[in-house]
Amino acid sequence: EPIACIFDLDGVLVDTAVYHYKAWKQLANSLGFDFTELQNEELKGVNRMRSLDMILQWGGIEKSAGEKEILAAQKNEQYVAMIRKMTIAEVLPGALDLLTALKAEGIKIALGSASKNSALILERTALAHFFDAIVDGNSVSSSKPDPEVFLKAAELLNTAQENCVVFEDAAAGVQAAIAANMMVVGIGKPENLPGAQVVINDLSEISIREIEELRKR
Ligand code: B16
Ligand code: MG
Repeated sequence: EPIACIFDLDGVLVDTAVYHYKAWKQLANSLGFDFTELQNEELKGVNRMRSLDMILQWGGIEKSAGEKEILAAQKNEQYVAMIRKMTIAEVLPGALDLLTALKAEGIKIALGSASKNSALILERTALAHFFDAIVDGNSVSSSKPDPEVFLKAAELLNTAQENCVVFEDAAAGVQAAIAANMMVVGIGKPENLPGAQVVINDLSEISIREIEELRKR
């Protein structure tokens, strides 16, 4: 049976972490405390509300559920204003070539992201047309490390989970892929991505043949 590929968005196909960082930092500063790039690293793959909870905890601040809704909306407004200006130049190295090659071979492609802004990002970066299925923060109830996002993607692709290869930059995402009984390629540093079958710096470092070889390991 042919393989299918499921891509995380932020940190795998595009670099939006810098925009998340700027928007969260602005929010933290407005509440009277700072937010570091190191803390931003910990928010990779973590959904918006959970991210806000972690930031408020770091700042030692407690807010009601209603106030949190408002703060999360404020952050998102800042974030969306920035990603609206994204261009295809912000697609990460190797992503376009790999997606193009997969498409040419007829290998199915899905998105498996925690973001609720994936449609806007895919549109701004002209990547939308590559995807046979899109599963993002708008279509799941449990976030990574729960496997729901990837299981839904496999279902939409009509492919058994054993044939799916997930590309992830976040530890929670690698755990989600393993829980889904899928193969997983980590993007980043091996020490940050335990459980990934192979870890590369970016998508330019892997070929379709190497992806297919993962099934034999
Ligand atoms: P939004 P991914 C994740 O996307 C990001 O890594 C994470 O930092 C962000 O908080 C989350 O999306 C939610 O994003 O606020 O746009 O809904 O890596 O799963 O593609
Ligand atoms: Mg990510």
